[in-house]
Amino acid sequence: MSLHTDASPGLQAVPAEAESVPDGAQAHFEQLLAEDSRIEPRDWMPEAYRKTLVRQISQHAHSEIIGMQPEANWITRAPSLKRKSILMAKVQDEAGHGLYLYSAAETLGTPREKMTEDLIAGKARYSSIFNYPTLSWADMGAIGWLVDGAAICNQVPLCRASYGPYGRAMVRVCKEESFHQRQGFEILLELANGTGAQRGMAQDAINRWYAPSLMMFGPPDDDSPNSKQSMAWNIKRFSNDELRSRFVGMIVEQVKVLGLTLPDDSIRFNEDKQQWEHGPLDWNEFKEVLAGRGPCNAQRLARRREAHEDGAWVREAAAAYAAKQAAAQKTEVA
Ligand code: BYC
Repeated sequence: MSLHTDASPGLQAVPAEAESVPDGAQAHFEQLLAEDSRIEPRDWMPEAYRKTLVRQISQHAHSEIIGMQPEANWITRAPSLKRKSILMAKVQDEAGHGLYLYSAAETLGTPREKMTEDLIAGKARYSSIFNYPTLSWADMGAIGWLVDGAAICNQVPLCRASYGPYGRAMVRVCKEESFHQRQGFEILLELANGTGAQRGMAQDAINRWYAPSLMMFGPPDDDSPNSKQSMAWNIKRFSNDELRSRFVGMIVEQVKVLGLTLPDDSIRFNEDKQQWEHGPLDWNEFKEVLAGRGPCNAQRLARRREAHEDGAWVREAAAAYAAKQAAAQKTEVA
């Protein structure tokens, strides 16, 4: 399965052609990896390592920013003032995650403007999950429990990513994601203990978000072109399938507390492999979403573009203010 299509060219890591390597730099880089130490922005690093990080971190940042949209959709319709304020705080956290991650990517030499341009031009990827619609209030619960739950499974190991600024950003992101997951679970728990209609709404949301949340972990290992190298560089610590299996093991127990079910009769623990197995996923659907043809791709990008254009005056005002401050400082020094 090739995930690279004309409609969504990725920022694939390509080794630089004529990279000049300072004496001993490659050996030092490899030693840091062998010691499981951190690579910092000042350290020499292979061009392909840098590009892989920019690709992954910028995709992650874009996911956080686009990920605000499906939830922001429910801020005005949250069922109480308390729910509204919690949801607003969560959506605001996602903006913060985007900012930490763009900052981490900038330490690798790619300006945020460039990353934003790539996103709004439809050239950059963001997580497949945010191309699905949020149809009911219960979706806020399912996103928190399943989507943020999957994010935690995927991102806790990234706290140990070999690139320092990325790993450190992930520590804070993961703390906040834990709160997000609990708030989602609590929404579902309340609905599950409510009227028949509320219970039905919660079950319907789980049915719709289950498979897309499993696909968040990326294609099966055999179809994951980046995993092997990313694991050798200590960026990824576990494969896509390993993390997906862990996640299934986690939610299969948690759904029992809700008294609801997962829409998958094939879930079982494989004693020989010591891992959780699940039913087949529709990887064609995943491929379609990545190619820009998911249910909400066009809408998500149009909104992001619109917000970027509407915010132009804020960026201009901030730049003018910064220039004024810099000029004033210069006069003071003189
Ligand atoms: N969606 O070789 P693979 C969040 C692409 S934010 C779209 O396995 P890799 C949250 C992949 O990019 C969630 N594209 O790649 C936010 C690659 O294409 P390119 C985001 C996907 O990088 C707000 C190709 O498929 N989390 O949770 O080794 C509110 C082949 O894949 C997806 C992160 O970004 C996908 N699901 O592994 C609530 C975590 N999966 O780039 C919650 C950090 C794969 O070669 N990222 N692709 O053109 C990662 O851990 C890894 O990048 C992935 C993919 C596991 C996602």
